[in-house]
Amino acid sequence: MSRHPLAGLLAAALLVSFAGAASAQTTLRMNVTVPQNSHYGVAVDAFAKEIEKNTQGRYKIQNFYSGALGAERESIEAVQLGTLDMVMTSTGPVPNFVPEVAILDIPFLFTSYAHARAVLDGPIGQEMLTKFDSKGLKALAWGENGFRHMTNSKHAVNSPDDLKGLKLRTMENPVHIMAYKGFGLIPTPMAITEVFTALQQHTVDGQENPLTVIQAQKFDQVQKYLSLTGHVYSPAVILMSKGQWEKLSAADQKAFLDAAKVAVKANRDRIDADEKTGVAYLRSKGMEVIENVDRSKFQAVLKPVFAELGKKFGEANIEKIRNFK
Ligand code: EAX
Repeated sequence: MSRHPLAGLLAAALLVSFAGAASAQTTLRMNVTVPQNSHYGVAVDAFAKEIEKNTQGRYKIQNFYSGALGAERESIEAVQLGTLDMVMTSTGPVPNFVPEVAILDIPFLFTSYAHARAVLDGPIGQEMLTKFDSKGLKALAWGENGFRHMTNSKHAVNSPDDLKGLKLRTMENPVHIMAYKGFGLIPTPMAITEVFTALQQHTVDGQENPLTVIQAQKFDQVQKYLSLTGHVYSPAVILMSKGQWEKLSAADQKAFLDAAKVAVKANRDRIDADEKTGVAYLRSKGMEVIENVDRSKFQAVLKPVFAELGKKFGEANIEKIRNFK
């Protein structure tokens, strides 16, 4: 039977259209350093769903958890280089890339979750997001890591005197390191991906993290004591490679910004939930939890550090954040 004269043309047309449809989908890889069942895991999963929906499947987000593509500092470097498309990270290592952000890492700067969220979602925080642009990074939105508390395997911490000489893992954050030395601690900067083993092998005595991270990283398995020091609020941020951002149409850029808002809502809701149940959960896992910590004593010993930080960032700028309503 002879082929229809147009059969070849039709086959070629179908091939081109399939090829066109296939190539129209772009997959972007996003990394986080905590498990999928966590405050960042719920955020990036919500983000992925929104992006697929908002771009009619033209963009797909492939999420990687538990630092599968690296720890936070190396992930930010990779996004800056364009070898990784996105990362949701704490601001821990961020001052190494965008120094101005370090003002947000000052201990006892924020008085509550509501205060921190209002600053970050308001003019101060939104202006800060633009500082990433000149560093090859597009910051889509502020997320949240949470108020950090101290854990250790040596003894209960009721007052700053109990911190003296403790070897504490810290994030690679210059303000934290300065402050923790002010407490009399021996700060040991380290990527989160190495912390569980370091605690297990007693390379360090303790670490500090929000309840949601202590739970997600199962630190209760290698730490006995938890003190609700709440010594610093830790923001998070959703970063995208500038190159990928600039390839997006205006409509898709709006879709990415809208999806980031949905992600941050899921992120904060998870933290609110973990803050309610975290202490009881960690006690049930065998941790000894000191809830009534006199934070004024911890703030008092940091007086010289606050004076230093005031000179570095400008007292007025710090007060603007502290007093923001
Ligand atoms: O961003 O490194 C840390 O302690 C962070 O809190 C953790 O990676 C979540």
